[in-house]
This record gives sequence, C-alpha cells and structure tokens, in this order.
Amino acid sequence: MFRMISDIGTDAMKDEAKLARMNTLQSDIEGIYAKATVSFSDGQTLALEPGLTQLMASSRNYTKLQEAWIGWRDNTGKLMRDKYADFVTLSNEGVSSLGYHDTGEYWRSWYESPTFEPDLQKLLEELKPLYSNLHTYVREKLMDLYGRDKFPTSGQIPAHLLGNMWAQQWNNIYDLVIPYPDKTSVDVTPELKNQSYTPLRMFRTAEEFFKSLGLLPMPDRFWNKSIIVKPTDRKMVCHASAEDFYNQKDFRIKMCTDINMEDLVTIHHEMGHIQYFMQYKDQPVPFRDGANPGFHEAVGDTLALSVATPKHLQTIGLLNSVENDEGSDINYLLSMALEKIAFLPFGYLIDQWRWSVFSGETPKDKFNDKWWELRCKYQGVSPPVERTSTDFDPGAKYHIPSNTPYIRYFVSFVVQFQFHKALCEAAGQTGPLHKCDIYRSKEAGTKLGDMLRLGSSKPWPYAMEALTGQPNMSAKALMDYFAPLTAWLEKQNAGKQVGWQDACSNQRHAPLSANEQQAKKWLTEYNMAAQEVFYEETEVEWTYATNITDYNQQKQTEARLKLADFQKEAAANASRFDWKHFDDEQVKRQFSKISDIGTSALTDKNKLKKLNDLQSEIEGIYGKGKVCLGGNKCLTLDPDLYDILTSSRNYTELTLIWQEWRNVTGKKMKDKYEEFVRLSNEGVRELGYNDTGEYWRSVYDTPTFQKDLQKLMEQLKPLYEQLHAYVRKKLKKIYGAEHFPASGHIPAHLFGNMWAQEWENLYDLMEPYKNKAKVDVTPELVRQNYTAHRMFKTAEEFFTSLGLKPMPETFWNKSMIVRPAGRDVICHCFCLGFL
Ligand code: KAW
Ligand code: ZN
Repeated sequence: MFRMISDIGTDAMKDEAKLARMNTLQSDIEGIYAKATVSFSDGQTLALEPGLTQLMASSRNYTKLQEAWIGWRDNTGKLMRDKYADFVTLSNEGVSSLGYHDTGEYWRSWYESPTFEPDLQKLLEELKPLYSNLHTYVREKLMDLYGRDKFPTSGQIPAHLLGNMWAQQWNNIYDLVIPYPDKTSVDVTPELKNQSYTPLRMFRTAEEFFKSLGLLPMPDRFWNKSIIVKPTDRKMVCHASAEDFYNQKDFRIKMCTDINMEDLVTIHHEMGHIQYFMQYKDQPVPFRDGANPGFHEAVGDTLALSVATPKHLQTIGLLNSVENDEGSDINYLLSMALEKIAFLPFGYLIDQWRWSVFSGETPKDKFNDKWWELRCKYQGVSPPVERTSTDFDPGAKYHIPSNTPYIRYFVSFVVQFQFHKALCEAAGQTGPLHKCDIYRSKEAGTKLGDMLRLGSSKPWPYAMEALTGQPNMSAKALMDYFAPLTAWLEKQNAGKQVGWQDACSNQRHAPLSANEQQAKKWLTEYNMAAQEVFYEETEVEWTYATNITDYNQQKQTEARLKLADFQKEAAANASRFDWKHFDDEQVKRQFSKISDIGTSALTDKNKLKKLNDLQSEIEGIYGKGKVCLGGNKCLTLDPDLYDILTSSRNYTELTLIWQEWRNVTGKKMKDKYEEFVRLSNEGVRELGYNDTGEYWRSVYDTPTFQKDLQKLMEQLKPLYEQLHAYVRKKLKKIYGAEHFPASGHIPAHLFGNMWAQEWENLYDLMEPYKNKAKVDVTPELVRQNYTAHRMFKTAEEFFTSLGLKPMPETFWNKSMIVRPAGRDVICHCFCLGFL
C-alpha cells in the first residue's frame, strides 16, 4: 500500500513554479480542444459533439468529410503543438524524481509486468489477420463507393471515410458494408428514436442490466448530480467520463448523450466505471482503483457484449424479430467487428506514439511523421491530404490534450472478451460466445462483483485468475467470439491482396476496368501463356523426381520461382479488372482462381527463394533416404524396405528398419521443415490466411469442414476400433503380449507398412477363414508372368470399358513405371499433368 501512496506521478515535481507551468500548459491544451469548432465553406459551423461526430458518421460526401477532417485538425492539434512539446519536457522532469526515466515508463509501471510491452505486441500479432481481413473487406466496399482512384496504391484506407473522426471504430459505416442486407441487422438507433427514448431512459435501461445481475444500483446522488445531456448555457468537455469523489457515496457521470446505439454502449461503459467505484469503496484509498487501468475500462463493455446481442435487444423491446440463421449471425458479428476489431490497432498505437515522444525517441519536428508512420503501419489508414511537420494530428484526439493514457483501451478490448467468456460460463450458457447474454444471471453477477471488490489490492493477474481461472491476458476468447466471421471474411477476400504496405504512398490507384470484353481477351492470353509456363515447370519437376541430382534440384528451384513470379504477375494484372462485378460466372471464377496464389504471394523474393530451396532440400532428403545395416548394402524404401516389411515377422528386424528410416529421413529434415513452415505461413498471411493449413482448407469452401471431418471420424470410429482389436489380438499371438503397451496401442512397425497406414500386407496373418477363397492375386500375377506394362494395360482396360479415354501415346512413351537402375528417383507414385 505504501508503494501506491508514493506513486504520485508528476506531482512529485520539486520545483513549484515548474509544476504550476505544467498545469497551466495542460489546461491551455485541453481548452484548445474543448473550444474547437469547424467552419465550413458553406458557412456552417460545427462543434465536435454532436455536429462533427454526426457528420463523420452519416455523410458519404468525400469532400465534405475531408473538409471536416482537415478543419478539426487545423483547429485543435495544430494550435497546441508547441505547448504540447513543452508539456512533455516538464512531465518527464516530474516523474524523474520518482526514479522513472520518462512519463511513458511511469505509465507502464501501473501494469506491474516486466513483459508488458512484448505481451501487447504478441496479442496484436495474433489479432492482425482478423483485422487485415476486415480491413480488406471494408476497403473493397469503400472503393466501390468512392472510386479506387481515391485510394493509395500502398493499400491503406483514407482516414476520413470510416465513419469516425479518428477512424477508430467503424460501426457508423455498417450500412455500406452489410453482408446480408435482407437479414436482421441490429442497429437499434431508429428504434430508440421511434420509441422516444430520452438520455435518462437510456441510463435507466443500462442500470437495469447491472441490477439484473445482482450488482449495485446507481445511488440517488448519482441521478441528482450526474450530467447526462450537453448543457446549453455553457461550454463543457463533452468527452464522457466517470468520477469517483472518494467519499464512498458521490459517484457521477458526465456525458453529452445522443440518442443512438453507440451512446447506449458508452453509457454501459461509463456505468461500469461507477460500478467498480462502488464495489471497491470500502477498500483503503490507495486500493480504490482498477486491478489495472484496462480492467477499469472493461467492466461496462463486458456487460455491453450481452446487451448488444439480438436476443437481448429483443428482450428489452428494441428489436422486433430475430432470425436465427447464418446471414443474420454474420451481420451481427460484422457489426461487432466494426466496433471491436477495427479499434484494436488504434488502441495499440496511440501510446506507442506517446511512449516514443516521452522517451525522447521522437523529437518535436518528427511528432506528426511518427504519428502517420504508426497509423499507416498498424491501422492501415492514410491521411486524405498531405501532412507536414507543422500539423499535430495526435492533438485532434481527446486523450492527447487531456493526457489520458490510452493503452488501457487496447487491454480492455482484449480482456473484456475473457471476462465475457468467464461470466457466460458462470451463467451456464453453452452456445457460441457471440450469442451469450448473461442478463439476470446472479451467478455471473456474483463472480464479477467479487472481482471488482478487490480494487487494486492485489496485482491484476490475481483478479484475472479470480474471474477467469487463469492469470494471463489472452486473445483466445476474442478470436473464439469472432471465429465464424473470420471464416466468412476469408472467403470474401479470396483472391484479394489482403493487407497493406507499412508506409503510406502518395500514389493513387488507377480506376478499375469494368470492361468484361477486354477481360475475356486478357484471359485467353493468360491461358496460352500459363499453359506454356506450367508445361516447362512440370517438365523440370519430372526430371528431378525421376533423376535426383543436385543439378536437377537447382533447375527445379529456378522453375518454381519462375512460376511463382508468373502467378504473382498474373494476379496483379487480374486485379486491374473489376471482375467481381462481371456478369459471366465462369469468367469470375477463373479470375478468382488466378488471384489465389498461395505462398507465391510472398513479396520478399529472397524469402520465396528460400522457401523453394527448403522444399527441394526436404524432398531430396526423402528421395535419397537409404537404410544401411552393417555390411555395405544400403536399402531403398522402394522396393527393399517394402519387401522386408511385407514379409518379415522378425520383431527386432522390423524395429531396426522402422527406426533407421526415420533417422535418415524425418530427423534430418526437422530443422529445415520448421523454417519451411514459418516461411510458408508468412506467404499465405499476405493473402489473409492465418496459416497454411487454413489456406489449404479454404479450397473446400466449407466453413464447417473441420467439424464435418471430425463427425465423420466419430462415425467411423466404432468400426475402426473393432478392426483394431481383432488385429491386435492376432499380432499379440505372433509377437508376444510383452511387446504391447497396456494403453491398448499397437506398436507402429508391425503392420507390414512403414507408416501403419494400410494393413493389407497382414492379410495372411489375419485371414478369418483359412480354406475359403482368397482375393490376394499377387501369387497369380507372378505365376502368369505379369509385367508392369501388362498391369498398366489391365487398369487402362477398365477405364476404356466404361467408355472413358484410353491413355494417350505420350503417356506410354514417357511414363516411368519401373525403378530405373543407377540413379536416385522419388518412387512415391505421382502423376504430373503436362498441359
Ligand atoms: C471506447 C471504449 C468503450 C466503448 C467504446 C469506445 N470507443 C472508444 C473507446 C475508447 C475511448 C475513446 O473514446 O477513445 N473511450 C473513452 O474515452 C471513454 C471515456 C472514459 O470512460 O474512458 C473516461 C476517459 C477520461 C479519463 C480521464 C478524464 C476524462 C475522461 N475514463 C474515465 O472516466 C475513468 C474514470 C475513472 C477511472 C478510469 C476511467
Ligand atoms: Zn472509460
């Protein structure tokens, strides 16, 4: 507790005059922000709330939005730049007497974690693919509306088009991006207005939710002293806030409430602060605080996750009908993503900027450059007009002039999903997270209240564990919540260049060609060129697979790179066409496939080369793998080891070759494989997939693919188990029960197959009825002197008997159907189609 009492921040400033100067600067800066308005060329003048906020939310006029965006920055940030720089110096001086290097370090100390910064970075990385996919989907829709020529070639979205002055949340452009316009949408703003909701009624609605959980009602004083509408007779800082007066009974909210859904959410947010104040009011003063600042921000939002569900909105009469189908679900999740996912990079970068300013890394003349470096890189938004170092765009966001730390909101947006999940479990809800509504669950309320009452008496991991059963911040709950949307967005973005380059570019896109005739012509040319490139590449693959030499391996790598280049260029060319809006479905489908280029998407050429090298090396290790047992005879997989596996029943011998094969193949490629996986994932991430597995699964076009497989597996399991038990019993008799583990497993090398993947070579050991007809025709094939060629002909005859095509001349001339002597080949049968 003494630590907390000593933690007085900039008040520690020894020099009274400096302290006074700092406080004057701070209130000057805040004053500039609070008094700012924007005057438009048509004579209209608007304050931020409600005027500019509403304009940014509802106008779809590119130039009007731009005027508001620039005007706000000219009249806030730009006017406070000098004062802010002085303020930073004084603030650092203040905390230095407490032993902190700078104010950023001081602020971070509240989280009591040495790994705080890398932990945040890791979280952001985990969330990035989802954000990128959302960004790409939204960008596409906005390009359609405003024209591609307004968008930079580097991939960012102009920052004034996202329905919000700072592009921090995008829910106000929901109408432009609705996935299924005919399905349920949950914007209850019209209904709030219809039912003549007042700010007071909105506050009472929020309070009722807290009470339904058994949490505390807002006290009388709260209702008497809070300000919930913008006063008309004086200027007030409209940015919502909650205040604890530390006398255990006075708690208030100040807010300029507008009648809309966004403000209904904000009311829950602010009331969450009040609820926290009231729950910890009996703690000693130094502990009357959030477990960490992010926790304080997360309380109301956690409840709002329940409130926003269609089911709940229906319960409280704000939504008429709720359809329960995939389209409505996706509509809902997308609207939540515009609020929650869109915010994450913004929540992250504000203090990245401020920490770098406080630490001195970013000097005054780089304030604005650094700001846009972060905005371009993390959020993928670009300034609609050129910015210079006399601009000070950070100052256009309330929390900079008010000097309110911001990383707390990033933390909050992650942990609120962890809280939501824990409370849903407490409430006994078993469905998907995004449908859970904890309304009226006393169990959930008790769990939350218990955590809140701790205040800051314990380090936050303790509070986290009390609520969620584990002590860490984690993105998992959030990712689970949005899982169905993630899959859906990936599908929408298939064939798109997902994401953006780090730095914003001044160059704009050329407009898209809508000329379908021209596109068809291009497709014809593409097909001719592709056929040639594919042929060349396949020829080289074949040469390598049928003759493994270093030279052929190098040729193979070259050919693969050439193909990747070709595909990348084709995808880029295809993207000049507005093919998504073409009429001919087959043409659209071809374009979509041409754009879907997998790991070839790797922008970094060196990495692409490395990826291909690794792939060849790994294949080479496998292809050249030989088991050498004593003597000097080395055994190839096919046919030497296969022959032994098929016929040997010698436990020791089988063990030996099983182990050796793994030593000479898998073990040798492990490190290379690891790197291969990393690069491969990096490649498909440029297309917006989380990893290569996800990319591979995407070709099945089935959102429930993995679940479906799992179900099939479950259905098949009883039959497999019976077979397994039967085989085990027989093998035990042959090899002796002592070789079989008590867990019921069968040693993997006893199946007559190197990988135990098929067991037909055990047939003679398993035969149920010894003297009945057998179907193994191998002896007969041998007896009749079948050759490989004759076997192929026999197979061909079946195809032709169905009226299918015979194998062509070149097939018989060029195929390799027996192992050639004197060279290494990949014997794993494989088919190459030469186009
Ligand atoms: C946000 C948060 C939740 C839901 C939607 C949201 N959209 C955007 C945000 C993040 C952020 C923003 O607007 O950019 N939200 C806020 O600033 C809400 C205001 C606040 O409740 O967080 C308020 C900010 C504030 C701090 C200090 C002085 C004045 C305003 N915080 C508090 O009132 C507060 C009070 C006590 C303890 C902790 C916070
Ligand atoms: Zn808050």
